[in-house]
Amino acid sequence: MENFSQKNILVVGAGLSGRALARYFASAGAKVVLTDQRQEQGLADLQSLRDLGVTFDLGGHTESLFLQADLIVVSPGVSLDVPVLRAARQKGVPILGEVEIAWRDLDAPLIGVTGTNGKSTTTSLLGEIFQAWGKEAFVGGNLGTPMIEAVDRKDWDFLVVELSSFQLEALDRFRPKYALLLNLSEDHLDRYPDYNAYIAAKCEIFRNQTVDDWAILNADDPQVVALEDQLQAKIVHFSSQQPLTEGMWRDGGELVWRWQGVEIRFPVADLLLQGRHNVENVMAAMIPALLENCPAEIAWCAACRFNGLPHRMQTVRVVNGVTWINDSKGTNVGSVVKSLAGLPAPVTLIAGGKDKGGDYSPLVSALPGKVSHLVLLGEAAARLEQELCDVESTIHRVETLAEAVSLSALLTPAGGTVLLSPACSSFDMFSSYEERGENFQTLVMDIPARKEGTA
Ligand code: UMA
Ligand code: ADP
Repeated sequence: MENFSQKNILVVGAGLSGRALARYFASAGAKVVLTDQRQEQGLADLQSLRDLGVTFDLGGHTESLFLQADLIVVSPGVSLDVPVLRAARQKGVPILGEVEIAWRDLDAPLIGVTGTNGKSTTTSLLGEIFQAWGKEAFVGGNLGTPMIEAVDRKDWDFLVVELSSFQLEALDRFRPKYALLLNLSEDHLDRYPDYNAYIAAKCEIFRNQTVDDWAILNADDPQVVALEDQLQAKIVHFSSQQPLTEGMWRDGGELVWRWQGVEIRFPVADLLLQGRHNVENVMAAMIPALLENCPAEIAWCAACRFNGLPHRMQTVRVVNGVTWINDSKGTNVGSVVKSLAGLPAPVTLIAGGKDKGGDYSPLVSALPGKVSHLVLLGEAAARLEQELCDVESTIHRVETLAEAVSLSALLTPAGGTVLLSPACSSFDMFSSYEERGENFQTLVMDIPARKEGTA
């Protein structure tokens, strides 16, 4: 660990990451101030930090603290563009992100998983594979447990870390042994000035990699492939659409792993996970495990057993002949397009939430012939309605999720599907996508089953 003793450390944001960082620095003997734009009442668990000697700057950010700090460490949800951080940067105060601090204090090989969609699924699956292989793997990051919490143990065999674009900002020496880039499509344009800035943040995962490291890339995503020239790391591809000379790809009903003259085949039908996007996630997770010499049958058995995470294309119930699916984690357009692709018509799509400034137009070609009714809610409803007004689907506006569920129950015929896949974040009406998904599940479980023979 670096010597932080008596250093003035300012931690910005008192959420999960900020509280874990404050604990880390306080335990290292630093003088820690934790600052948050929220007042204490809105924040959890500050007393235990107070007991460790952490002090607080709440209800806003005091500029002088930023200018006097020896080091500022930011939570992922804090934009580096806020005025206090700009002022500190101008004065030359070092500003680092949470994963940089964690990485500096950990030795195990790090597998970083990024991309617009599929990160949590791939990260969790990798964790399952390592567990099946009998390895001690930290599994966290954007998935939920801040990476800094991994430093509590020193005997990890592997670190499997989901990395959002936010977490890839403010890095310095961070260098994953394996960097997985699953795909790229528009997201988080409420944080970035444009799509290129979002892609640039994602590319930070590769910045410090050398020829001793690995970049695991989706060969079917032209925007991912376009980045290859900039990379130092050895590249391994996966593809669900084309045969490759080396790497992993789908060949009809099989996945093929060809590496250094050896070929192994795995039957796709054995997977519980469904859909082309999940096959891509499986391939991306298998590759680093196989490169680390995990026996292929152990990795494959773990992948086959994995049944996915809640709130991602999770069937809640089939009632009155209608299948209800919770895809509350479908928080951008790219994921909704993939989710719809795997479903038969007719679908009633419940969408809307907090608008992230992205382009909804990819839905224009995804809806026809599939989505009969589009039920819109939340802050983004008006924009969605405007941008999708020319599609054949009938558009309905509702105020609450409860209304969305009861209306969808009326609109959807037996044999059809109701899909909650909002294309937006949840923060206009809920505290998280989990809370939104749980509300949806409760509402769906309350739908009365009609007696047979009644209309
Ligand atoms: N805050 C400030 N000043 C600001 C902005 C925010 O003080 O200018 C404060 C807020 O008032 C709040 C705190 O910062 O109290 C929140 O910090 P945070 O948003 O970084 O939240 P954490 O609880 O630390 O959670 C973060 C990730 N959140 C975000 O990136 C927004 C979590 O990902 C992650 O699980 C957690 O670290 C552990 O690594 C969530 C997420 O929504 C699930 N991620 C986005 C996504 O998946 O799309 C990227
Ligand atoms: P992330 O952590 O990147 O948000 P998740 O694994 O939580 O990704 O999946 C979120 C949503 O994205 C899922 O509901 C699914 O519809 C979609 N999705 C999952 N994997 C992929 C993929 N490889 N490509 C495109 N969409 C995907």
